[in-house]
Amino acid sequence: MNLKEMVGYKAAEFVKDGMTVGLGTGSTAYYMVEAIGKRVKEDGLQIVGVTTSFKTADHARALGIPLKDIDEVEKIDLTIDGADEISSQYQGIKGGGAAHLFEKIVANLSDKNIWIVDESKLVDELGAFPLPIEVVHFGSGQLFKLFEKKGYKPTWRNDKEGKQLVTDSGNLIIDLNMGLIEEPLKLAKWLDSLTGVVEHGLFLNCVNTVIVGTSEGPVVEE
Ligand code: ABF
Repeated sequence: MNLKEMVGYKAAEFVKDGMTVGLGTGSTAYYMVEAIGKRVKEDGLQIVGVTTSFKTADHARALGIPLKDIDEVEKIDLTIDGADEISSQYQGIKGGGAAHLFEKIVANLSDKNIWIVDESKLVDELGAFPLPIEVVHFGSGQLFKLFEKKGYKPTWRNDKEGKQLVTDSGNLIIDLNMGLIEEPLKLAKWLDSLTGVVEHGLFLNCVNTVIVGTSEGPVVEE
């Protein structure tokens, strides 16, 4: 079992009958969805899933996990998702999978958030991973120039064919290669103030539990 599989399966143990569960996106979350699908099929687990991307929705549907649109549920009991970086202060960068807008909407509605990562994602300070910024098309070139002026070394996110990636919401992504982020809260506030920025990949003060895959097994940090 690889580390992603280890933490995906471990996280699925936190899912109880009757829950509304936020289902994350990415190669680690993939195994969590597989494990939940197995329990739905083999143990009759009764849950409702709310997905964070079309990709996860297709995967969950194929496994027979009942799904609801986020606007059909009262609340989300538990969301399990991956992350690209987690700092020693349990702050995160997400969005490497281009799903951080739906992920943040689902996370903000969740009573509890669990992140599942292999140990390579743990860092002291955020920033080694490029910070994803989802932007609307109109004026995105001006935002790109602004980020260049700030010295944030922006790059356009491309898809596997090398074409400009379009998110599930039909927007674009600019990745910022700014190096260590000393003041994530200040940066998040500035990014939130920019017209045309839909959402950034700084996930601050929002995780309750982190499950880390290590060679000795899954480590649960509450
Ligand atoms: C998702 O998990 C994304 O925000 C993030 O990019 C991804 C991590 O990817 P992986 O689990 O494939 O390393 O939440």
